[in-house]
Amino acid sequence: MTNQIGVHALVWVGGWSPDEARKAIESTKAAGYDLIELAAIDPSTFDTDLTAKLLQDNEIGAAVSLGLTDDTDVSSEDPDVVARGRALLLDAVHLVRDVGGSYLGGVIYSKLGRYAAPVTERGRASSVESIAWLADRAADAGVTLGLEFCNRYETNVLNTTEQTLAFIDDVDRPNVVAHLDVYHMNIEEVSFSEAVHRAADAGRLGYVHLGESHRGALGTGSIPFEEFFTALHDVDYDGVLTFESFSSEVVHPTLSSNLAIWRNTWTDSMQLALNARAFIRTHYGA
Ligand code: FUD
Repeated sequence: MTNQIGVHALVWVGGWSPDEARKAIESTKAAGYDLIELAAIDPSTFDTDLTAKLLQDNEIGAAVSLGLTDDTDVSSEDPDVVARGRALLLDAVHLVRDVGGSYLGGVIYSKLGRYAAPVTERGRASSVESIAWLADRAADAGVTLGLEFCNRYETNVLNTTEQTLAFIDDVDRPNVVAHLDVYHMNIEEVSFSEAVHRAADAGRLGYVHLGESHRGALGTGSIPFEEFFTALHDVDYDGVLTFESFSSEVVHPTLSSNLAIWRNTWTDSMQLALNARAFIRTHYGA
């Protein structure tokens, strides 16, 4: 089984200036990863030519993730907000394609942040329709969409694997998958193992985020990695596993506050990334 092992850009940099892009992609290579996940909260700000060239020169793959905001929330009942969300998501699909990648994931179905009430029926329907609309355009660009369900403080639309699979059924497009992040699963799921099996049995297990319960160094929190990794092996998961970690050391103005990253869980990105890579090798075997 061959899995690509990725690292989230926020391990290295908070923005994507030419210097930051170079630092992030070269560090990804130096730390032994195959892929970098770009945090494209605002996809129009990326220099795609430069990014594509740096990726190519370093032989590193790219995935793109993002979380929508109040202003671009496709689960909103306001058609103008939904239209802005769709436009941003389409920009993100083009970004993935133009940097040579094939995966757009994250909280692309709602805002990434806390809601004060449950999603409405109209809001969920708008989200389903928007993802179906995007999936058709993504298919033309050779891009798969990953729905990353998140804990209750970061979305009210998808908090579990079960909800995500039901949503994917409603979307009814072949290029839409479930994106499992163990940090969120640790808060919301009954069983890590069952969640993996359900997503795999549905043929929709598409992408994995490895992060700790406190979002700091891998292997130092309370996530049951042995159970999770065993389940991935049981279902012959051959997709990407991306290490994701956040600290107040590396700040993205929107993402860090939406994720409530208020503490310094680490200071040395390279040490963190090397240790995580070693942890994945030792405990997962890739
Ligand atoms: C959010 C999360 C992230 C987020 C992505 C955006 O809690 O887990 O994966 O969607 O980082 O780039």
